[in-house]
Amino acid sequence: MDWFFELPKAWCPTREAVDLEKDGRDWTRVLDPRPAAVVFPRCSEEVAEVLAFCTRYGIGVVPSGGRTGLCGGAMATQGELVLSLERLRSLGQVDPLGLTLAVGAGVTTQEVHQHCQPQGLTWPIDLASKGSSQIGGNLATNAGGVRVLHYGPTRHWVTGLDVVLMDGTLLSCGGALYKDNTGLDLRQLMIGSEGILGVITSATLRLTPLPRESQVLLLSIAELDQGLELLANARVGARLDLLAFEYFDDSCMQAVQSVRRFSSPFAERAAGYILMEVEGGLEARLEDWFQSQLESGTILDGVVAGTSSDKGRLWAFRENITESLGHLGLMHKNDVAVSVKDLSRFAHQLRNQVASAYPGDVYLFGHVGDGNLHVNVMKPPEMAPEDFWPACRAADVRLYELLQSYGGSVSAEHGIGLLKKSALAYSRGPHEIQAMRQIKQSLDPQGLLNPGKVIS
Ligand code: 2HG
Ligand code: ZN
Repeated sequence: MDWFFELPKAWCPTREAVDLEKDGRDWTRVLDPRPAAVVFPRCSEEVAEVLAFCTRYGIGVVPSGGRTGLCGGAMATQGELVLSLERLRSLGQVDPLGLTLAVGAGVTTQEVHQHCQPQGLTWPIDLASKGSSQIGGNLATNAGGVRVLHYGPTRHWVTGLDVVLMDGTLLSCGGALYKDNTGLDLRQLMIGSEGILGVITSATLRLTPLPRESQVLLLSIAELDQGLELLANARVGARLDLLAFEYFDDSCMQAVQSVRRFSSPFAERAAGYILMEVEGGLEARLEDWFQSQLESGTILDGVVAGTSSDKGRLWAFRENITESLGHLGLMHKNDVAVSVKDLSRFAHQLRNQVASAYPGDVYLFGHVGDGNLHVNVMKPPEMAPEDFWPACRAADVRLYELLQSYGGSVSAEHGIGLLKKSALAYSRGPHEIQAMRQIKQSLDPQGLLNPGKVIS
């Protein structure tokens, strides 16, 4: 019997080819989607019924949010049922005293920002994909973004979660309590578990006052080394309050300029650029710092923006990198981190010892204030994708071995999903991986929830 016809109409089940193609994939382009059907439940109780249904029929189920992930964590490649959370769109009232907000998993990051802004508050997770990425997915992947340097990761900004387990059990963990030291923290176990332990259906988010005024600086530099010198000079030397500190190389800058038709704010090209945002107005301290960095040659050139439209224009160079690269060709992606103190040495070794092993040009950018670099490799036009992906995976081994020698991370913010599974053991020990397996086994003994992701 075809279980599809058993799915209640209230979940809007579909297996139209166009829906399967759209809802069965995320932003990765390495694998093809092959889901059996998609359902759209409206509340936690219906999500529980979907999971109980899948448990009864032994059907794999892939939770799906904004699908902006880059590691295949929301890909349905083996005939699973896709569980879309996009109809879980409740948006509660901002609590201006306790600084919390209850939201459904399907609300986008940007909608949360817009909802809190009139009260002078924000949920300080800022992602280039904020218009599409949804809260459930942000939490399930412990998403990073451009403000981790200042505010810390997503997991710091949650007080409560509602989660449905594979057998249909509904867990309410935490609510709006800021302090709660009672037993194991299941909430933090779920955050970052990439949908393999439970489905997050709603959350209570922690809020913080919007930053006071801020200034955005786009600086051109000769080497990443100078960028890291700037970071130390700004943070420790001048005691500037950094909201973001981002790096991108000139190849990323050229990609954004050609795809988005932006013109460079600089008279001359440079090897790299730093985009930094500093809290506060254009005070003498920032001006003096900027002048002294120019005079010492740490910065080659620079522009400062204080109005929101000018700030947006400078941020656009950074925020458009992923989409512009995607526009120019197929990209193989890595998202790596080492301790910031090692980043300069690591980046040199990456350029000199690893980059040549890849079959295409390497584009480097990322959240260098967090020690996090995105390593993108573009498929050469003449190379077939089926030759490109394996060649990249072979070169990845060199990158991961280098990372391992630094005690680095093979996935600083994008997670493991399907694509980075073979890399996991370069960052986590065998006993840790075994403990992860035991936790998975106890919550999902049939292995039906987001099957094949993170650990097999
Ligand atoms: C970013 O920082 C995202 O813009 C995407 O994490 C990184 O495309 C990438 O490799
Ligand atoms: Zn990133």
